[in-house]
Parts: sequence; structure tokens; C-alpha cells
Amino acid sequence: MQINDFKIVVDSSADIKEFGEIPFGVAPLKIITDTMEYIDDDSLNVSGMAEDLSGYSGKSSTACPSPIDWLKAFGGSKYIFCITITSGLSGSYNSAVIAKNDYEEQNKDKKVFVIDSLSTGPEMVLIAEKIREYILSGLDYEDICKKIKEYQKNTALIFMLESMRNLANNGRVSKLAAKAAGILGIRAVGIASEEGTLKLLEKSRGESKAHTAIIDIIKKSGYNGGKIKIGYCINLEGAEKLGKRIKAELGFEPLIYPLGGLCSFYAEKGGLIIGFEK
Ligand code: X90
Repeated sequence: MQINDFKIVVDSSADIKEFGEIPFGVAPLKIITDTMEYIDDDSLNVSGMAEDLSGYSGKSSTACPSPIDWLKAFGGSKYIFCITITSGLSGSYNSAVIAKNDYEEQNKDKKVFVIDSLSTGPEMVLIAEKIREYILSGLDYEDICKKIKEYQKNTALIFMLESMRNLANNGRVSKLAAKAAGILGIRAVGIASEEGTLKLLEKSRGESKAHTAIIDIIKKSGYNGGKIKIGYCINLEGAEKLGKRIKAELGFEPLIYPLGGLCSFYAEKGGLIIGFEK
């Protein structure tokens, strides 16, 4: 199998723009308000959108890629690894499975492996990077399918949110859970559950206590020097503060980057999403 036989395809909640030497594709999600439709692709001004939305009180929602969007992203590749945002919160996975069945029906010699990340953002990046590593090390398609399922058991996601308004308004968390994060100064800290939904663990008063809670969760997971990535929504300063503490307390310097459109819509201003290897 040649490198060009493979393709890694993700939906835009993974926030990956380009992916080096391996063929790569993205299926965009959309953010929809009464007056605007934002397509979560390279041309989106994410912080502009997040600022617009923080002062917007009308209706807003999101939409996952359609099977046709996924088919476009598959292109014509022979072995495709397709990573979706959690099926616990989005139709993206179901849509990708429909596209896979169609693609394999039309092209008997081609294969698509759809991976439900049960997560989003930085945890999807970890999965994609591991698949790239496997491809570059010369593993074949079937081996990668098996190994990546194992790898997923070793990755996790933490969120820290100052507001859960968009999550609650779109039915992704209960109104009750969202209330805590709505109080000024309180940050909701939690993890992606095994079912791929939000599990709230702490309501921390103040940034520093929230960062302590995040570091404790990483430590308790049995952390052993693996990769850590921090995505932020209009909160570079907070991400860097957390990054410094992680470096000092866990000995790993995390990669810090701005979240894309979909994750920013739900994480909202001030939000952080941390993906790591346990
Ligand atoms: O299909 C769609 O319209 C997309 C729906 C996505 C809903 C939730 C996205 C959450 C993004 C929030 C913090 C991380 C929580 C991860 C839990 C699995 C970011």
C-alpha cells in the first residue's frame, strides 16, 4: 500500500486545516442564525463569528455534514479513515456511515473506516495524528483499523466553559447543567463521557481553580508523559497560562491553537478544550 492510496478525512469540528504528506479532506459543519449561515471552512473568520454571537440573542443552531458533503471529502481514494465528532451529540457519524455504504457500493475495491471519536476537537486531532503515524510506518489498512480502536482507549478530552448557553439552547446539555456556567466567574469543568456526551465534574470559581481542576483530571487519568493539546475560543491568554502550569506540573509543553467554527460556537468566548493521551 502506497501513502497516496490512503486518505484521512475529518469533519470540521477537528479544526485541522492541513495535514502534511498524507492526502487529507474535511467535511464542514455549519452554524446557522436568523440572519447568517457560517460554513466552518478555511474562509471562516472564527473569532469574528464568536464575537458576533456573544452579543446575539436570537436563535442559533448547527448542522452536521450531509452524506454528499462526506462523499465530496472522500474524493476517489482507495483506503479512507473518516473521523467524526461524537455520535452522542451530532448526526455527523450517521451521515458518514451512509456515505461509506454508498461509496463502497459504487467502488467495490475501495474501503472507508468510519471512526466515532465519541469526542471532538483536539481528541480528534490525536486520532488523526496516530493514523498518520501508522500509515507512515507502513502498516496496512486492516492493521490500522484494529490498532486505532485500541489507541482511542488511551485518549481523553476535558472542557472548561464560561458559558453553556449554546449547548443548552441546542439540547446538547440540560438547562440545569448549563446554569452553573452562566454565573459570572464560574467555570464548568468536565470530560467527554464514554457515551460521547458532556460529563460535568466541577464548578470552579476563578480561572486558577479551574486550571487546577483540569490538571487534577489529567493526573488522575494515570497520565504518563503523552501528548496534550489545548484549543481555545478567544482566550489565548488563559490557554497559555494553563499551558505553563501543565509544563511545570506535568513536564509536557502542550500545543496551543485557536478552535475552529463549530467548537468555538459551542465552547463560546473564554472556553478551552483539552485533548490528551492518558
Ligand atoms: O451536528 C451538529 O449540529 C453538531 C453538534 C455538536 C454539539 C456539541 C459540540 C461540542 C463542542 C464543547 C465542549 C466539548 C465537549 C465534548 C463532549 C463529547 C465543544
